[in-house]
Amino acid sequence: MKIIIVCYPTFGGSGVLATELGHQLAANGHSVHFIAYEKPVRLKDNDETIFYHKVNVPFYPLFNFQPYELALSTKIVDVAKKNSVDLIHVHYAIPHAYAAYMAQKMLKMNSINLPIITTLHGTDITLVGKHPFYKSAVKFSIEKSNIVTSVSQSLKNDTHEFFDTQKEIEVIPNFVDIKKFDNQLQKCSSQDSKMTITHVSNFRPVKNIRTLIKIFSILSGKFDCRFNLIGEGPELEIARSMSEDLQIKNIYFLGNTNEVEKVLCHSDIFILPSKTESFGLAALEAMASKNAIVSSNSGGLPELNLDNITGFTCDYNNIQGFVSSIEKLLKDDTLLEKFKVNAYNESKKYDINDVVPLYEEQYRKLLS
Ligand code: GMT
Repeated sequence: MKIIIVCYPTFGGSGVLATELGHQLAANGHSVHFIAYEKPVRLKDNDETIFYHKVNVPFYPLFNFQPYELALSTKIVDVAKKNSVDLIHVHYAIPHAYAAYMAQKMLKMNSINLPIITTLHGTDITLVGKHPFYKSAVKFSIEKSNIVTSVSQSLKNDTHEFFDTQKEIEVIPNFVDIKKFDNQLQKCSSQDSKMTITHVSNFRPVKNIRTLIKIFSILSGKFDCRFNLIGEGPELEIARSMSEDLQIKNIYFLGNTNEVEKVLCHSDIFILPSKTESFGLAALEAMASKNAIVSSNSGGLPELNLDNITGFTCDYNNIQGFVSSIEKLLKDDTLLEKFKVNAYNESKKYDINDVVPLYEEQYRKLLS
């Protein structure tokens, strides 16, 4: 099949997932055309099976806001026509599903049928999508997509509830390449004897970074641990200055990385106190790296992090709950090891080789 993938190019979960999906689809024999405003950070295009098409938005001073959706729809039409594309898979509804619908209509006038599959990832529904300024357009583009998937049951329920729609939604979870993480675990040489607690995110307010730093501050007063923070985003500088003010010892801000597995393999516990989190790809990557997970119970996180099995879950604002969950693990090697092994085993259910065929099945449905 010839497939267009539209995604965000940044270090966010939806872009990373879309990119890894495209790589695997190409490995399975499809041609994949990525359309984005920049080259996606993990993309390995090769001009044979994986192509990258940049959306250019010319600057015109009359516009306060440059019309990205128009440029995106036009690019989809061009790429679809030039490459006889079979279908379009958009990741993150806003504004991709909307732009894809316009492209579909334009192509129809040229007797080209381009079915749309939209994957809902999270804040496209739970934060931005349901905002009254966007809601009707998001509902419209979800309902007009030929197939809609969501990354968790929780996100599917939220979509039905927030948009008051009966649209059929297929749940297809996030995935990891278990082989890649296994290879890294085998190569991972011990760093030091300190217990390591890691957080990975794009440091947006929804990730609850200030609470995270307060949790680290309490733990740092009681235990000689190492705290790793991976990623960059709007609350990074606040996190840095809070950690200095609170004099947290052994805290390392490691920035963005394309090889998160190289850091996670040295880590014991992964913490994710998000206010909302539709799936939690970063937590899944940590599980595949044999970390016990301490997360909030928001959104789809309890579907992934099984409370008392792969880690602990608690309310996102319950600082004491996070601290005592981590304390339990730091004080009990047997429990920590049990959760680490459980988390690792659970992550195998989300292997790329099992999940990507679920998308291919949807593609076949679209074309039948
Ligand atoms: O919805 C977002 O915040 C954006 C998106 C991203 O690009 O980072 O993240 C979402 O998609 C990921 C991949 O499906 C999920 O693993 C994340 O849980 C989800 N983030 C949130 O729901 C906050």
